[in-house]
This record gives sequence, structure tokens and C-alpha cells, in this order.
Amino acid sequence: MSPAAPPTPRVTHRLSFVDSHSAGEPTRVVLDGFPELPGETLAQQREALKNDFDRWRTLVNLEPRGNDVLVSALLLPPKAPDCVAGVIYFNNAGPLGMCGHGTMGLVSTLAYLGRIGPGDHRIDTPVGVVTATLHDDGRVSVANVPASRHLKDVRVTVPGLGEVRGDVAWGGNWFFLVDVGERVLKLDDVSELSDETLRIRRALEEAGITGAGGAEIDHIELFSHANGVNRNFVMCPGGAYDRSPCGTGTSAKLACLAADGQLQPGQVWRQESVIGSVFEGQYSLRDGQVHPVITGQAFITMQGELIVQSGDPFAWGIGVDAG
Ligand code: PYC
Repeated sequence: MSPAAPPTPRVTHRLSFVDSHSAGEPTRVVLDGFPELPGETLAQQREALKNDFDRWRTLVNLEPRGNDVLVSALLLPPKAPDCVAGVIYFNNAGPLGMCGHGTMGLVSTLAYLGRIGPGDHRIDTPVGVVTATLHDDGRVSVANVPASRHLKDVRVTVPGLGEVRGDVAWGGNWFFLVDVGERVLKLDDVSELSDETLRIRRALEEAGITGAGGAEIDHIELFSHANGVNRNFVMCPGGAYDRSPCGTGTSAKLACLAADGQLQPGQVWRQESVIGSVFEGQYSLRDGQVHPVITGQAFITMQGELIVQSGDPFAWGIGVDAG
């Protein structure tokens, strides 16, 4: 008699998703399977995600189903009028405010699914409504929330690096932007660059340097102009660097350039990432505010279901209690 087949674990959850990358940085759009998040606004729903549903974020983003680089975009019904979608972005560390590359990924995903076509699309986010334009050639322009420089030329002492100077700016997330001049920012050096930027972030925290209203500065952006090329290296909150030039980071940079009179409204800023991918940025001035528009392209990489089976000790992510 042949031995009985072992019982197949029961499937307890299925979440459908589409993955893409924008200039190298991945986005996972979660289409369904997530529990309903309470709240009248997306900002309230983001708080609910953070406080009461964090296990769902870790299920999607942490290993073994996700990874440290991934940014997820939870697709939700919009709360603001005339929007095609609502979205809450999150990564391995927690929810984000806005996400430029993620919005390109979201728009390209909605187009791939046949839900939208070329044209302008309003998208509701926890930090305000953004308008994304899907162009006929597949590129996406994201008219981001207004960006601003909060503090100029802040000095902070960083162990192992000495005094580091930078600007604090908002581009949908909080950034500390450090000009590294002619230094070449290259892929071979990402370990060193990661170590430096993580040290800078810790030093800012220890020195009590924050964004407006005491907001944590959770993104560090080094930028250089070696050989006449504008390159950046952006450290994200969860300790992974942005493979793209970072939409919100480029927006923060535009705010600084505008404040210093170094870039005029409508002038195109070509921003390269540390892997050599490119976003184009420009801004308009309205009501005394810098309104950035960031353009790039996303490509679909994967579509499927995240599956959780009963008894999986890593159902909610490595390092997260399975109970
Ligand atoms: O493109 O804004 C962005 C972004 C934020 C974090 C990773 N990418």
C-alpha cells in the first residue's frame, strides 16, 4: 500500500498584484485581497494601515514575498472627487507620503490592465491629489504635490564623515539633500554610499533636525554634477537605495533649485540615478509654490497572486510573529 499523501496546507489569503519597475525601481500594485482600511480620507486610512494593519504591509513587502527595495501601492477607491484611483504607498519600513516612481508604476499598471488610456488622470494620495499624464509613447508625467525647501545649508556632525551640510526639503516625502560636487556617484560604490547616507540620517535624528512640524527626515539624497551630469543617490527609509532618480527626491531638488534661482519655471532638469536611469523634471510657479512635474517610464515585470497557506511560519514576513 502506498503511503497517504501529506495534507496540502489550506490557502488562507490571496492578494492579486502587478509588479513593474520605473527607471529600475520596483513597484507592486496590490489590486485586491487586502482588508478594508477604515477612514474618511486616505491620510486616515494610512494611519489605520500603520497602527492596526501593519501585518498586511509586511506580508506584501517583506521577504519571502517581497524585498527591501520594493515599494507597494495599495489600490483603493479614491476619497477625493474626480480621481481615477486612490493609493497608499508603503515599503519595508512603513507607509510613504507620495511616491513618484510608484505613481508611474501605478499608471502603467492601470493602462496594462486596460483600466485607463492615454491622458490626464487624477490620483488621490495621503498627501494630496496628484495628476498623472499617460503619454502615447508610454511615458508618464507626474504633477506632484507642491515642493518646498524648508531649511538651507544645515550643518550636522556625522561620525566618520565630519561636518556635512545640506538642505531640508519636501517633495512629497522629507529629504536632506547634500551636494557632493564633482564626486562620481556610481553603482560600484553603493555599499559605501549606503553606509554614508545611513550615518547622515542617524546624525540628523540625534541632532533633532527635522522637517516642518517635527517630521522625520527619512530620505537622504546625495547629488553630484560630475562631468556636467546631474546624478543622485537616494537612501530610502528602509535602508535600501532608490534605483530610480526618485520622483519625490527630484521634486525636492527642484524646490531647492527654484529657491536658489538656478532653474526657471518650465526649464527641464535631467536627473540621473546612481544606476544611470533618468527622470526629467520641471516646475511651474503657482500661488507662490513650486509645482513639480516628473516624467519617466515604467515597465510591467510580473503579475500574479501572493498566497498564504496555513501553518506558514513566515506568512507575515521574516521577523514578524506568525501568531
Ligand atoms: O520615486 O518618489 C519616489 C520614491 C520614493 C521612495 C522610492 N521612490
